[in-house]
Amino acid sequence: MTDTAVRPDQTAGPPPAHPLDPATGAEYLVGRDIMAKAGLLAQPVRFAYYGLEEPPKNDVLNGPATDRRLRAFLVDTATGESTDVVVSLKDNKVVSARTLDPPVDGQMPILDSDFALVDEIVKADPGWRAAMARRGLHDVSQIQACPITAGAFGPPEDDRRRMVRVLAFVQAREHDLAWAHPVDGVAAYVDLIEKKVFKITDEFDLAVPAESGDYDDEAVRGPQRTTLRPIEITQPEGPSFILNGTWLQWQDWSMRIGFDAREGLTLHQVSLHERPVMYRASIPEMVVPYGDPRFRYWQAYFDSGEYLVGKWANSLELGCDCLGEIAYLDATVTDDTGQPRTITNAICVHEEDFGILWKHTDIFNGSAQSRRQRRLVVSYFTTVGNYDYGFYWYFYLDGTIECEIKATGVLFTSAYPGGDHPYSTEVAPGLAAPFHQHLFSARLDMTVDGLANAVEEVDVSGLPIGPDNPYGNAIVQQVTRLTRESQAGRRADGSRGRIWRIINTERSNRFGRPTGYTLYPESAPVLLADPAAPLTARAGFATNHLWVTRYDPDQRWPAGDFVNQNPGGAGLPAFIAGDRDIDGQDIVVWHTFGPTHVPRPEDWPVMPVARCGFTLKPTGFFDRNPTLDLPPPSPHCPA
Ligand SMILES: [Cu+2]
Repeated sequence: MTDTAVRPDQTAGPPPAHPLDPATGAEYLVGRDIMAKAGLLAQPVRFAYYGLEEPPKNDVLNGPATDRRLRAFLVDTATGESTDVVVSLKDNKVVSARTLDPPVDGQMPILDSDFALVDEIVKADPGWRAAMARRGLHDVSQIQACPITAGAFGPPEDDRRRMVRVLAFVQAREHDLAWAHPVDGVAAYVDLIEKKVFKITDEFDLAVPAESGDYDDEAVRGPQRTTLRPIEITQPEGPSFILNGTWLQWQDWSMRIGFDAREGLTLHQVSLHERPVMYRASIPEMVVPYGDPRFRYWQAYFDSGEYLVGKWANSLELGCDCLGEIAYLDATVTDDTGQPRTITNAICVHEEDFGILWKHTDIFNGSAQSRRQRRLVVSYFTTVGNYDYGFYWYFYLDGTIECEIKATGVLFTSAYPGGDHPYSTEVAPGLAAPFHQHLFSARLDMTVDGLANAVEEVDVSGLPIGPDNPYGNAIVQQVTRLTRESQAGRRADGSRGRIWRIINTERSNRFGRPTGYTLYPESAPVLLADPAAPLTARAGFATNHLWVTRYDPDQRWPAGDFVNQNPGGAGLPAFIAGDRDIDGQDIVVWHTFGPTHVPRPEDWPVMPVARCGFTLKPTGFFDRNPTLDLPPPSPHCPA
């Protein structure tokens, strides 16, 4: 195996080659200086987010987009004052600085330093210590405090504060798995600005589950098996892709790779045969709502908007996380003080064999041909608290694009109350894993053959017996054009094979029909919270599988710009309020997907990957199978 790592210099040197390249460490420092000189960084101001403010699409497409702008979310940790700042590196100045009204706008995301702060605050609080002591837990050094974003539920004594709610787990040994030992029934509400516990809810007592979940411990996992023989992936002539800086080219595909502390991996200007397909693709939001209505009713994380998934990206290891001929890209994010931090090998690029692409043995002419599918993989992995998520984009030889999320890591746990508890599964003796959802939002800025796109909803059904269908076997498509934003909030329907076709309204194929790409959803449940639930107002994006909006450079975040403690209504429901025309326009397709997770005992103590995602396939984009020119996979195969 060869590490062909491509690591562009991200700490100094000349400015990036392309306006969509991620911000460099040097740029972050310049931006920080601009903010400091403008008086925005007096102590104790912290960065809750810091990233590239991408130029609007038209500036990139029509060029030249010469300015580089950075956006920062600043929090004064003494006063709670929160400021949304944009700086211009070209003009060396602050472009805008807006002070938020958090009860209306929402709070800035969780800070890195909030984790340590919360630990200190709860462990010093007599009320919390008493609640632990009542449960026989006297040594607070053996307790892990887990801060969870608070949501917004109405009481002003909560919602006026910058706050988190804190659950506790016992970790009696240094290497024990704390998630195996939840302290249930009690939560501390922590004000992050006043730096104190302002409320404790203590509703019931259940024994802390005792069984070890430490899967690193041989006593727990047993001896390791010795029966697997090596599989080695070799590409003696190297991979077939070219990675030049952030520009990636493979077979007929080309694209740019970006990365953001909040949304993680971003793909830009994805083209096939030099025909545009997507201007930008990313997963800018996800929410993980838990379904236990007891004292922990508030448990729902927006991993992107509240915790910044990209910031927690893993450094990937060749031979462990990725096999074969890998090219890596580093990612540069910043810490709380706006200082750059490089995550080495954050993004993995490689090729995979993917079994048969097409195959036929013809009974009449004797032809017996096989061609193998291959895919280009662009991925990264991130750890957010107990869960780990892999974000994978696949590009196939036949023009298919696939997005796959791999959810793994450790279940969030509670104590199992016994009986047939309706809201959780018992996964170890006395240990429960509450039912929950992982709902992702994909933002697909589609440019199928250009900017003039439209979306058709396509169902299939059988027709009843009638004069034109005497034997009742007819199958037809129902095609509905989604012409306005108000009409394009749609649910999937597996019983009708519902798909959404994104077509170009100005280009056609040899049949005179529009060229297109079809979105195939998985048709899993959308948000299960009640329509009147406070969460539903905040996670409006998750109430539909599909949304279509007119492109607007300011509409990037499906749950709004400021998700933490946002009272609701922001993001997609607000974006469509103007009910813009989306027929033959520059449009963005938003897709909600992800599993509703009823945990299994087999998901404990560490969960085998659960996959979810969606597929985009060319539909009349080509005039026939575009892979007839592939050679046989090996010289000895029939040609
Ligand atoms: Cu889950």
